[in-house]
Amino acid sequence: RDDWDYMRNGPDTWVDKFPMAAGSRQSPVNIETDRAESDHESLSTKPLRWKYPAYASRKLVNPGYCWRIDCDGEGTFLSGGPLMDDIYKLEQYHCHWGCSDSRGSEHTVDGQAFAGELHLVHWNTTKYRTFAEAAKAPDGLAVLGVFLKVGKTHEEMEKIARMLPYVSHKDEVVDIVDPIDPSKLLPDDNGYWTYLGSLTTPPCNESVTWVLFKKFIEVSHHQLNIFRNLRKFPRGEECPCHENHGAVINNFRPPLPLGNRQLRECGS
Ligand code: BO1
Ligand code: ZN
Repeated sequence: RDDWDYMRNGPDTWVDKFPMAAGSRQSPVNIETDRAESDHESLSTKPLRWKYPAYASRKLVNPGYCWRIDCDGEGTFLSGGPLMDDIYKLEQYHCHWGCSDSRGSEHTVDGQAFAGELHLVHWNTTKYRTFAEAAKAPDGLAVLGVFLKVGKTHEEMEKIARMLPYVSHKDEVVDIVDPIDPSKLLPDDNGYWTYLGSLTTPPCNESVTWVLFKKFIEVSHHQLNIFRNLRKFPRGEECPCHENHGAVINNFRPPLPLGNRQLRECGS
């Protein structure tokens, strides 16, 4: 079931093997900022809050379509805002990017793409017993999304960039020794948009409360190039593709219709 990608078996074909990809609550979407409803009653009475201990980030993985950091959710915490009183734990975080700095994000804002998008993936521990169980439920997952813009070097992202050469090929994994603090990858302003959506990769489960920060973070062009150096195939195997040396690039799903879903906003 690993037979999907962003090229030949790209987003247009996912529905053939993953029927949930054809649903009416899919992600990403284009955020039409004019359509966002400021909802102070339900979003601001309980602010969105998170806590990530220093040693939550455990392993850096190349699954062949992005980089991902697998976490020990113990002691991690996300609650409030659209999640209300439910408590979510951090499962993993990962990134999407382009082949050039002009595209790469999954969500777009008024039609504009960013150079990349970071996803912090959490699951509802108040209602469910495992990530897999939560991933099947409409209120099971919460993803914090952060847009990446090209600018100055990001110090916390640099710790990840420095480790990526050790997982340059598919299925490679390294233990994280120098702690990486995912809260340092979040912008310094808490304003966000929120809507109900899905996983943006197969199986595209409609189980995600999306929270997208309005403020982007800056990463350098060089840091994005290090992401673009990851390979889609295992070490020692022949590069299966004739293009781009099998580089992991353009690993984003294009926006799908918001339809009649509510888009809410909180803060500037
Ligand atoms: S994302 O944040 O929407 N891009 C996203 C996409 C997929 C996952 C997490 C976040 N995780 C997936 C796993 C699959 C698993 C699925 C349901 O969750 O990668 O292996 O089948 O549990
Ligand atoms: Zn993602």
